[in-house]
Amino acid sequence: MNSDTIFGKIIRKEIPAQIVFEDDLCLAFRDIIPQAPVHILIIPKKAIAQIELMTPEDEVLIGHLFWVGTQVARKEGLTDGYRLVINNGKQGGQTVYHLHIHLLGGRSLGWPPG
Ligand code: DGP
Repeated sequence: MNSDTIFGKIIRKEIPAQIVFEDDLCLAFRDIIPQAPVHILIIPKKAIAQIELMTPEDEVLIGHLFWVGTQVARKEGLTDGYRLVINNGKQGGQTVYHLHIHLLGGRSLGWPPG
């Protein structure tokens, strides 16, 4: 369950975060540099560095993260839509190498993303 990233420290409660949901498998907390009125990260407690490194045994876990994302979005009142997105690797814009799903909402989001 340990991880060397800043998100590992958040999981282990070594540094604070605004946690909005937690269960045995995952944690959801507010992004420190929000890009939208609602910007929450959903992360597995298992240290998977990035989505391209998921294995078949992670299929149910990753599905669970998306399920939690929809439930957090509902709780945040995002009735007009939102985005669940994973950045993968350098060109994907990933900066923290502990897998996370961004939940973005509360404003109209442009497409394609920059
Ligand atoms: P990405 O670029 O996809 O790897 O997203 C990483 C996100 O993590 C970025 O939106 C900022 C956020 N972040 C980085 N460090 C911290 C932190 O210490 N606390 C919180 N809550 N969010 C962080």
